[in-house]
Amino acid sequence: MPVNAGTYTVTAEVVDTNAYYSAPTSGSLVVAKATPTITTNPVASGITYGQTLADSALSGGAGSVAGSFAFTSPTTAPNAGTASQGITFTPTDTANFNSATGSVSVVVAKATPVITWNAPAAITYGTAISTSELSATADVGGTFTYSPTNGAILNAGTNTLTAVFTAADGNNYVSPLTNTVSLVVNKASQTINFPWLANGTVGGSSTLTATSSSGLAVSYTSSDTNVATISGSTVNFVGVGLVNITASQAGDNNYEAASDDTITLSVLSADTPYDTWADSYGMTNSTERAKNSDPDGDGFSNTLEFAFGTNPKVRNGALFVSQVKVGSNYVVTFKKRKLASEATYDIRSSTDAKQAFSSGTAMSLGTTTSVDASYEQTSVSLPITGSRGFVRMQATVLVDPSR
Ligand SMILES: [Ca+2]
Repeated sequence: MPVNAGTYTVTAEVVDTNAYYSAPTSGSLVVAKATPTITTNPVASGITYGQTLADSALSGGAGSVAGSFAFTSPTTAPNAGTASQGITFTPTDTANFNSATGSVSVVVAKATPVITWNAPAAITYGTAISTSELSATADVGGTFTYSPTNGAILNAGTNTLTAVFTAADGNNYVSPLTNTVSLVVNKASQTINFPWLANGTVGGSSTLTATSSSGLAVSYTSSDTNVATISGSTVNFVGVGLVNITASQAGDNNYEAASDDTITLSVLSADTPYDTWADSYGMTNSTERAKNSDPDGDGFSNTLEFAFGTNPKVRNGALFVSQVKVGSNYVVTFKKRKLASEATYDIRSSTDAKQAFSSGTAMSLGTTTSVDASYEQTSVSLPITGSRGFVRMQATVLVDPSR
């Protein structure tokens, strides 16, 4: 009898001397393959989305006869999740046993998208971030959301850019995914624009108008506080001379310090009423215009000529306009400065020209009429008594030449 499955020819021959059944006859004997059973299912190792079942290892498991397990469709690439997959048990003795089928549970993990985002090159403060920096890519479809957003202007320093990737196929890919890169933002440079200023005069001031390209406030310093002092953005002229005013901007978290910018100012003395008077007579030479000078040599110093409004370049016989007898009085008419801040006058009468001026009798002024912008004209009247009398005048000039 055969022991293996297969088809066998069975020949039967009857030996009969009568020869009626002398011919042998034959038929087939079929021994069918047995079908084994799977007694213990194997266990499949997990795979990741994108892999095929061939990447899953089947371990363990047993059949009713010796054999091995394999996935029925090893090229299948299942979706992420846990699903039942067909397996085939192939007996070692395929001659006598059929294959058997079953199923195992295969866990398919979600695949992690590969994000590529190189650290961007440094930028300078003031440059908005753009797609040049927000340049992450993924190996699968999806969208990126960035923080900070496109167009943001970041402070100087090392900033962290964040991209959140949301995969279009969230069922099979790990999503969302967060990636970061560092972006260095360098401080920006800045410059100062310091417009030139007109020269100043002592006692005056000017507004300093330097600006920085950064918009940050500019500060000022004076090279000589005896000539000019600084108060905020105002320069006060306090003395005659040259002075350098320097504008500075120290920078901040986002800007480098600016290079200083300096202007030079000439501070001139302010013209005094005495200057105006001297100028009106063309006395530009400082020696000629000095208060105690007497350019015309008439014996009257510039101080006196100024006080009484006479021409310092023309010899005057007297400092007064007129001296005449009016009735029983001796009337002296003279000019004087209108402003007491420029000159003061002391007019006294005395009977002896040698006595001290202060011991004379103060005289009251008569009617005063305007001569021009600077001078007025007035008079004193001395009664004629028969004895000698003198009119004596003393003027104190309170303004000095400034140059
Ligand atoms: Ca003179």
